[in-house]
Amino acid sequence: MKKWLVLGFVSLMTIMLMACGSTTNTQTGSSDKKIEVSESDIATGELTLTASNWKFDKEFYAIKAGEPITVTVNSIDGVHGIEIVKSEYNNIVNNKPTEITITEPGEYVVRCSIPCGAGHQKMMTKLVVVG
Ligand SMILES: [Cu+2]
Repeated sequence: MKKWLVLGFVSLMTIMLMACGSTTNTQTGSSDKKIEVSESDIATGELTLTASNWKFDKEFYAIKAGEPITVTVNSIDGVHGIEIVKSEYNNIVNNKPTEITITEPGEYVVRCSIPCGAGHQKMMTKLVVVG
């Protein structure tokens, strides 16, 4: 009788562990859709993001890690700015070229920093910092 109890407990634990494991796997799997950056995508010296209601002109922008670059937000429709999430640059405003340097390679989410209306929440792009 006791044996069955132990066996039942062990199999329950195994099922729980397996469930946990697979959840973690799918999570990393879906968020790790890596952007393929070719050499010609990488901006040097200057980077312009063209913004309109409510999108940016590219799905991603790429720069080199550790290299200073002048970033300009060019709003052609509405007024927008950018926040580079998880960097020190949280408000690069429209038509004010700003020199930035990001040393840590990776993919950064870029979102509009100015409440600009209905599509503001979804106004996002990405910045790939190539190491
Ligand atoms: Cu906005």
